[in-house]
Amino acid sequence: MVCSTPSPPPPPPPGVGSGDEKRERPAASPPPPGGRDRERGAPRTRIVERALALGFDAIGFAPALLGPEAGERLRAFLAAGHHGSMGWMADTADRRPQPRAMWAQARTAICLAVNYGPDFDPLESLARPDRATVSCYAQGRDYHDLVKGRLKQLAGFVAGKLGAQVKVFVDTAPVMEKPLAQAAGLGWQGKHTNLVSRALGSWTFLGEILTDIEIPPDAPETDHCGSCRACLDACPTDAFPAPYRLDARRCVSYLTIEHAGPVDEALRPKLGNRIYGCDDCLAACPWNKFARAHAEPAFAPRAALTAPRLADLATLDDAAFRAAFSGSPIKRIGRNRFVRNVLYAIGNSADPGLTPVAARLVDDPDPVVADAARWAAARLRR
Ligand code: B12
Ligand code: SF4
Ligand code: SF4
Repeated sequence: MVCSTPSPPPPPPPGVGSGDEKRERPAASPPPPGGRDRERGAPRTRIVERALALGFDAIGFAPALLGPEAGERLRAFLAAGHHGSMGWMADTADRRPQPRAMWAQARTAICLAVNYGPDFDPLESLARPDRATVSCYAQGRDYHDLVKGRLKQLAGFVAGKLGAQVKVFVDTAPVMEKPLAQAAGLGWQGKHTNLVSRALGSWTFLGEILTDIEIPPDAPETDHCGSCRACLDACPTDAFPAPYRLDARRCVSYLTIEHAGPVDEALRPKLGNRIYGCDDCLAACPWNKFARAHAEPAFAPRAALTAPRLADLATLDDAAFRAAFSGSPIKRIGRNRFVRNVLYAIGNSADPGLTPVAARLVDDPDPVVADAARWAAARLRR
């Protein structure tokens, strides 16, 4: 794995780690980006240098093969119903754990990470009940567009200069991106199930290029969670039935983004003012001490999404919603689901000044919005 971080990999925070990092960490400072790769052959070096020049923050290589545990764990996740209404996960379960099931010629996975580390406290707005909290990953432009654009440029380079066939993926393809990135040494799947990087912490987006050429692989990253459980304890909805296992049906990210229809009434109070995604388990991770703020203009928060007023968001109609969130990942959930989320936050605000805002929506043509409005108004009158 090569990372654009200029400093050597940091030591683990106190209380974190398996106890044998000393042996696992390189004895000396790592080579500059691409340095070690010169010994490993030209294609690798050229891809690494190009990736870093394109703005990727880390890159690693793995065989386009995952071990059997990825599929076993995916099947256990699905069998427990932890995917909720994300039926597309079950529909593609046969292909997801094995990149070659998608493309038999694939030999190498080039795994890439883009840092979106915030330069502000992403949990600060949780204490402002008349305001909304939007996950920091969604406050700027849609990361899919940026990451995919860079992947295509890098893939074009691999295809053009090295005569390889390539396919690019980010998020939406039936590929298990986290185990693949761990195999390429980019980080490890922490107890919150996301990839943690020793150099970049929790705040990374992942993407991959599959190619039909063989490239020397990196060593997989090992687990450095140790006895820490900060992320598990930080979760507002107890969405972790066990370390390394997430029940998406309880996760605020799933409930506010993926889940259509009304949210279980027992969970609504736990959403607080989180209206799109959730950062709590990621922000809790002590490895973020070594994270750095991104320098990507596309990820700069829009002013309208920095703790916006709930009262303003609730009044958006379909046209205003589309205009406000053009180019934002939020646009994907549509006005009705968005206003539903805002109404749950209003119900949790304990601010009687917001009762009329909720009351105005009790006859909304969308039954889920109307239900959320009634719930919010009733909760504020209590
Ligand atoms: C479905 C999905 C979701 C679902 C389910 C999340 C989940 N953990 O599965 C929901 C909607 C909840 C979600 C939320 C978020 N997501 Co999401 N999501 C995905 C998606 C599309 C598939 C993930 C998947 O395969 N899940 C299936 C289960 C089986 O996987 P898993 O939980 O990782 O399971 C592993 C562990 O359980 C582990 N395991 C099980 N038992 C044990 C035991 C031991 C000892 C060990 C070591 C491991 C282990 O093995 C399993 C397989 O590796 C990926 C993109 C992709 N194509 O991969 C993005 C992705 C994972 N999401 C991402 C992001 C950013 C988020 C959010 C942070 C967004 C937000 N701020 O709201 C949250 C984080 C919530 C969380 N704690 O996971 C990023 C993560 C980047 C990273 N650095 O890891 C991804 C990779 C998208 C991307 N391309 O960047 N997401
Ligand atoms: S994203 Fe939020 S709700 Fe989901 S597991 Fe993490 S802390 Fe819990
Ligand atoms: S916060 Fe979670 S992911 Fe981070 S080190 Fe602790 S247990 Fe691991």
